[in-house]
Amino acid sequence: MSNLLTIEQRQAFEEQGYLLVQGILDEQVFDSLRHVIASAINDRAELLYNEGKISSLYEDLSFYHRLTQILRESQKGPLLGWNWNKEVFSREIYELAIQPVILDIVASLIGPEITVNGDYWVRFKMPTGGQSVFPWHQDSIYYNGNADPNQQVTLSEQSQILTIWIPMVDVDEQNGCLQVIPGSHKQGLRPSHHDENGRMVPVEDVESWGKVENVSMSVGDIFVFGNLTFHRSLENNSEDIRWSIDLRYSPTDSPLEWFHEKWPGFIARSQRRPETIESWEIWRKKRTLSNLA
Ligand SMILES: O=C(O)CCC(=O)C(=O)O
Repeated sequence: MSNLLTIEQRQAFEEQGYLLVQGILDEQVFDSLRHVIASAINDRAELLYNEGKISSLYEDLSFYHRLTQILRESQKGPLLGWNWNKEVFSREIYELAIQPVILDIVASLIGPEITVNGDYWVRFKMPTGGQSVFPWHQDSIYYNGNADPNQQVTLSEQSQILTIWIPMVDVDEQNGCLQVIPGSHKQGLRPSHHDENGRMVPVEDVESWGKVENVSMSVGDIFVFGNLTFHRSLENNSEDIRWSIDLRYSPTDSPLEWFHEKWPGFIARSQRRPETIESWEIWRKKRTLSNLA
């Protein structure tokens, strides 16, 4: 097992349900990803332009503004922050997910048999104030909606799913950083209901369980949290889109078959059977078969 995380860091993760690791990703990692995302924005712009829903392709606007303008003109309702998966599926996402520093951190928390789950998200939190809030939730509550109805146990509570949350811009209270509740994972899976935007919101006063912490981060930092840790993201009151990526990892033998059928992932690291590690080509093939490439 890797020594990248210290015992103190591992204990802090166990205790609090999350861990901030600062300055571990090289900024160059994001150059190629920005191209992938810019290309997805371009595809969206061309589609909407051809449908007559926008009057310009807004090619002169920057990575931080172009999508806002495109969506503002094309959407009738509130301008919500949303996320992309299939739209940005690429070798660049694969390369990010297998960054050795990330896999070392994941390995030191869940062991050396690591699967990257297919539900990664590139998120564009729009600069639209209150509309851009992502309410308190445990990630498990979203997996429950997709759980195999024939299973007697709550797979998503039993399975360990780590999120690695990666900002592509510096984040703080102004532009919608994450917030977490230390120790909230110890409450187990809590009941929630859908809000008017289809997002899950807890039925209990989760803020009474601990002091709410802001997760201010710089580009190059990563934030790790578990599937039972209550977190949310604040409103984006800046002028720019808050771009971020979240990746998810599980021990390879987790009972998550139903999940991998929906969002095919890949084996990223294996100490026991290194020959089972799956290449970009294998992942692409799986996703193509699921119509997700
Ligand atoms: O990035 C955000 O605004 C929210 C992300 C989140 O809730 C998650 O990754 O589970």
